Amino acid sequence: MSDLLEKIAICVERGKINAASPYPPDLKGQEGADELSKKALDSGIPPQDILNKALIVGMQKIGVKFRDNKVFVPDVLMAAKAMSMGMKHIKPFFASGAVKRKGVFVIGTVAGDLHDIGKNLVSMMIEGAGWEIIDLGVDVPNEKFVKALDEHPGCILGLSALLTTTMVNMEKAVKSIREKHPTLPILVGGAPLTKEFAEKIGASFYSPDPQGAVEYLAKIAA
Ligand code: B1M
Repeated sequence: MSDLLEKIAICVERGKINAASPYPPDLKGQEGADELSKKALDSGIPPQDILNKALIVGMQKIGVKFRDNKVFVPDVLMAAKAMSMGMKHIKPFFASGAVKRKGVFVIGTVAGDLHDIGKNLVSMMIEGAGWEIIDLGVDVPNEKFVKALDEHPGCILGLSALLTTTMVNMEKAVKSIREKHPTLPILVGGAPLTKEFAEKIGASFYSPDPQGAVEYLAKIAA
């Protein structure tokens, strides 16, 4: 059993989607996260184990490598794709309650800002860590954040900003959200941000990369 789970984790880490995928070249022709996850389920491995001990493990490894600049954006995208192919087989078990998520993470890029590549990477990594993602997209007005928070009590919020001009809007977003949700954990990130800025605007945590975000959420969920 652990051999199969280990293989799935490697497929996710290496971005090996399925047998038909030619990437990565050294795994060409071999089964990927898709086939192996199905095989694991068919052999009686609990879906929660496939999620926690294989898919999440692979994403965790690629997340650390990305933080350490050992791999790059395309590697993370391939890993996320492989993860999603494995997740396809696990998803039906969420509805039945046989598999549980760690929590709900609402994320969006703040008003006036159209950049979403970084936000999407953060979403993928957090989903890969076992959280349900509510992605509100880009240029998100403050009211939309507040509405989503009302709809998902107990969730955690993530805000992204890539422009110095929209950092101001992030500050406004945090202020308006804090009026209704004073203790909500708010995670912020984006290239122009700093830890000092995050503290100044009343955010709970700043992460410069997806792995820091994943680790922050792991602490909260523990
Ligand atoms: Co724009 N842009 N852009 N752009 N763009 C930048 C950001 C800029 C630095 C380019 C430059 O001038 N050198 C500059 C900002 C300058 C500043 O404010 N200091 C800039 C500008 C000025 C603009 C426009 C104003 C240009 C114009 O129209 N005159 C305009 C603004 C549009 C708007 O938003 N209203 C604009 C438009 C665009 C495109 C639409 C063309 C496109 C965005 C496409 C898209 O996102 N779908 C674009 C792009 C691609 C860039 C650059 C080239 C790349 C950004 C990116 O995706 N990086 C960028 C220059 C650069 O960075 N080289 C630039 C890769 C991504 C993985 O990194 O987003 O930093 P990043 O995310 C990281 C971390 O920051 C962190 O994790 C991610 C992964 O490591 N992170 C979080 C991000 N969000 C997080 C949230 C978290 C935690 C971590 O928790 C919630």
